[in-house]
Amino acid sequence: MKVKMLQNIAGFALMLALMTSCGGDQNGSSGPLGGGSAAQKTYVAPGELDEFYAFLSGGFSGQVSVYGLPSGRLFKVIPVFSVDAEKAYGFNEETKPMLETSHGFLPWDDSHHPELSQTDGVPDGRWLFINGNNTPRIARIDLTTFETVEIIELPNSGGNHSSPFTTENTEYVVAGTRFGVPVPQQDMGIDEYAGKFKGALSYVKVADDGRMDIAFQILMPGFNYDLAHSGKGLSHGWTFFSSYNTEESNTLLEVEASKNDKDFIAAINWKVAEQYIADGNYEEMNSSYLRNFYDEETQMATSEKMEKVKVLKPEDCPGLVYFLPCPKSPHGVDVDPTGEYIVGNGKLSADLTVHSFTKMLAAIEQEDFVDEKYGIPVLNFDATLAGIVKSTGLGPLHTEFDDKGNAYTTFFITSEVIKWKVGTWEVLDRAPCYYSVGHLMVPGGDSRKPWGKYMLALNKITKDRYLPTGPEVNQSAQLFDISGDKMELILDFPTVGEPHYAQAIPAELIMENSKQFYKLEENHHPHAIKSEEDIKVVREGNVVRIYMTSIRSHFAPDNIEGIKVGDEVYFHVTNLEQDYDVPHGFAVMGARNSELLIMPGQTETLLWRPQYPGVIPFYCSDFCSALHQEMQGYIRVSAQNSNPELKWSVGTDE
Ligand code: RUQ
Ligand code: CUA
Repeated sequence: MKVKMLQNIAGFALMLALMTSCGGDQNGSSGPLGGGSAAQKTYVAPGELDEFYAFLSGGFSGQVSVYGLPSGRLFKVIPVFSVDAEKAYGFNEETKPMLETSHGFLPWDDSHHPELSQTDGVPDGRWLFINGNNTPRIARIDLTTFETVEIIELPNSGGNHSSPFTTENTEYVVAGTRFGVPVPQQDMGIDEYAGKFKGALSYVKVADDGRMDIAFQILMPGFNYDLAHSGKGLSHGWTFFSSYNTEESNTLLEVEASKNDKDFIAAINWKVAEQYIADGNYEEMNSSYLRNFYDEETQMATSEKMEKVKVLKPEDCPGLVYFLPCPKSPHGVDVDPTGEYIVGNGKLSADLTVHSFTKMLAAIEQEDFVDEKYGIPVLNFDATLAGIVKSTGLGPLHTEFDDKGNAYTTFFITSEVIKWKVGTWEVLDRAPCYYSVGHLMVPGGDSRKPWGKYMLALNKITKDRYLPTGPEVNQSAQLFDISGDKMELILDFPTVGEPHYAQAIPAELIMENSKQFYKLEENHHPHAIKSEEDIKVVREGNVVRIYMTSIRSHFAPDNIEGIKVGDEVYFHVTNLEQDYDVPHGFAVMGARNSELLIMPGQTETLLWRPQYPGVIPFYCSDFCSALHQEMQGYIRVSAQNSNPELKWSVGTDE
């Protein structure tokens, strides 16, 4: 009773705060009182847990951020494609190989579309995939540890944007090239683009344990493949890729690629592709790319170089690809929960074009083609059309679905989300977004069984929504309650980088499997030690390996001597803790490296090259206990030409 009352008081205080700060009318339908109900709807009391995990892409940050819904609280930033000094990702020896590519070590990428693994078309909470846009890659995050465990490179691509959308049982995650490029890469005139450049679509097989492997690529004409979604239910076995620049222009695309009245949605029958592959009807192309895998047992990432891909050419593979004409440079292509409707979001249009999968099959059956492009049949637009959503918005980008047969589409130019009815195409509601909304996300909203309840608008421009922070304001997410007839804006929160897209899943599908610590007996890191008895310092030439442990509140050893200028010193630090949420940090003065942040039971390695003779301090950088500040040590560095004795110790044993 008392708790409840306190909650109400807290809710009331928040309500008052909202009433004075948001002025009511930005809050859609609700006015000042609505502010109060909005506060209650998003208020997760101290000590209580959120209902959903939301995973937002970081865009130009290259990472993924994890939020709670409905509170909008930030839980974690998962490093994926960019180095992260906070967690030593890309800095310690264990994770450096994750960022290796055929171009060398890359410290950055641009991550756009998080996608949860699915079983029977429903997000299952095993993995999160995300694309690297700039240097084409797909990453897989293990949702028991919230760590990136695999990154695979995609050869023959340029700009991996339409990725990594999954098929119904995570048979594949797909990837389409955004830029047409010469395949294989070669020195040729840029103006030779039309007809000569190609657009590779990749199907990346996901094994039962999550391991990724490029099953095949389809070498399409050099259009720009923008987004994708795989079929589900009755359209399982197909993937739909939107495209623009079917004009095949290589300059001033804002004009040149907007000439055609209709571009295409490429419908790929991947079951047919599998058959061509099984029958050996493919070409094997030399293309080198890396596959990086983090092994939880050895706690090390390794890079493996791959040399070949299987390639299918549509002109040689009847039945593999059809083009659905779609007005005005479609951006998102979204499939409704039944799998029957394929929504093309023509970004230069006011309307949405909805295709019918059943009609598409009939048109294919009747060979109702109006044209052919590079050997690919173009279907009769009217024959596949299911309906048009006459929205009166402008610049539709993306559509998601709820559990009640409704769809929600973002309109960038008119800065709003429009709710419409699947099947009747009538517009039911519209809500303004602040400002310039790109993607949106409903929990499970691109799956067979959306959970509905909330809709998150992911906005490109924030301007006056938060206290100013210089020329840039963080991008913003806006949470809407969609449980009623009208969408109700209930929360604004800032994001990390640019949230192109997001996914959300009920918390219980993930939290029960969440790892709390790594078991020491399962730590098979090659340089792990399991007890302080095993500490040692080993010299091989100028390579020195320090086998160190950490436990509240000391390092062992914490006095080390016999290191010389010019040595390569590897600190292999094993965190002996076997308890939830007790990482230790490790930092060395002047190291041209980051700190380590070592999880309980884990071993991490910091490489340090001492620059000058002296006595250098190191310490734990994560406040781990009352005596955290005492968790420190010294390493003595002698001149390069000296011959000091190697010594190490912890405590005084006399
Ligand atoms: S995008 S705002 Cu990179 Cu998915 Cu559409
Ligand atoms: Cu260990 Cu602070």
